[in-house]
Amino acid sequence: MHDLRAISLLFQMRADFVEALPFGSGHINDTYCAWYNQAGLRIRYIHQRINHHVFKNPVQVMENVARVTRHALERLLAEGHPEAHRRTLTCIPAHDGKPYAADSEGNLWRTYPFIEGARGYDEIESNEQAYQAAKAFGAFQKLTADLTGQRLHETIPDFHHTPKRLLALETAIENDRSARAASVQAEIKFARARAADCSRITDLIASGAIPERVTHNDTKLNNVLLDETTAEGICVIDLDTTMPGSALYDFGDMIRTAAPTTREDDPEAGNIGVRLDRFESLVRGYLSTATFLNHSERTHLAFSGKLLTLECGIRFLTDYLDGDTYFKIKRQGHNLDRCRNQFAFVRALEENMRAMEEIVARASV
Ligand code: ADP
Ligand code: GN1
Ligand code: MG
Repeated sequence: MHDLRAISLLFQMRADFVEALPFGSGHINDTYCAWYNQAGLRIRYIHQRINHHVFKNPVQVMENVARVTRHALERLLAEGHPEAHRRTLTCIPAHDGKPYAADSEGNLWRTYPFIEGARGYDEIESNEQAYQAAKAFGAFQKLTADLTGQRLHETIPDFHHTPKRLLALETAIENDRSARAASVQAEIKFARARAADCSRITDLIASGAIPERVTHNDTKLNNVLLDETTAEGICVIDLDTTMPGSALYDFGDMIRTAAPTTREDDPEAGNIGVRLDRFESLVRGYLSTATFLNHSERTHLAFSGKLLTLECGIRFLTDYLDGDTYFKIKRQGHNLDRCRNQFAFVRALEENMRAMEEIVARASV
């Protein structure tokens, strides 16, 4: 547990720290919700420690986040939006004006106003939520499309380069650091059998058929906050991986997290299936804002879900073999449960691919 009172003193809070508690269910950063007293009113903020094991250059992460959020706020203010500061994350500056501050142990922290009246969902509850989440992520891509200036930093190089993810799995098998490889032969075989799928999008990017765009790259359902009463997508969060990528990485991760019948770590294969109604809502929500997609991007929308789920399963398996050093785990075998869940969902997507492609074709006319 970090000393959150000391962290709060690093930022220009203009309010008095009361207490802080761990918050959310992210797998990467340490997130705290902190209550403050602002001249008699209780308000809250998010303090977050950036995971520097995952993000080797946290200052570059914050340079990206600051640029993207400033751009979003300028847009919202220019159009006179009545709640501009609820529609985008905004960085509370540290005393030197920077959007981050270092603690005495060298950890990098940032602070955001808490977005009230909205929340993220680990498990989806309705088609309307799927529609709204996808619409919000599409709008986010549209917004970042007119970011001017230098190319954003690649905060994790080759983050969605699936063939390299498969190679990393091979390295983990070879090293077998935790002596677990013998027990996951079925999962290894499953991944290897899909090597051709892994390179399908990277090949299209290399050939120029699929363009590089500024994308979010971590569009899991709980990374967009939905209004608690209207379900509207209020604010896209977790911007650490916003960088050059493919629109399909974003759409694929929406399918991965909003189209399954169960949560990401449900170990029961019998529970795992595809909700085609949710998928259709995702397609319609996304296409309502992502009006810029080219033909090749459109024709790979259904496939992108399979690719991103396969990639995520490969990453969970790699981390399991490495001894659980990347994703936060809550129990022994958590990463293996996640991997098995993802691979079962890949199978379910394969069985439903034709139906999904028909849905995309219908929604595109
Ligand atoms: P991680 O990279 O670990 O997933 P996130 O940035 O997604 O970290 O934050 C973790 C969780 O904290 C989110 O899923 C969300 O529930 C909550 N959260 C983050 N920022 C805010 C915010 N500004 N307002 C309200 N909730 C937030
Ligand atoms: C991580 O940070 P979070 O929990 O939103 C991961 C994603 C994975 C996801 C799997 C930076 O997302 O890439 O898809 O877990 N983020 C990073 O749940 O690796
Ligand atoms: Mg998150």
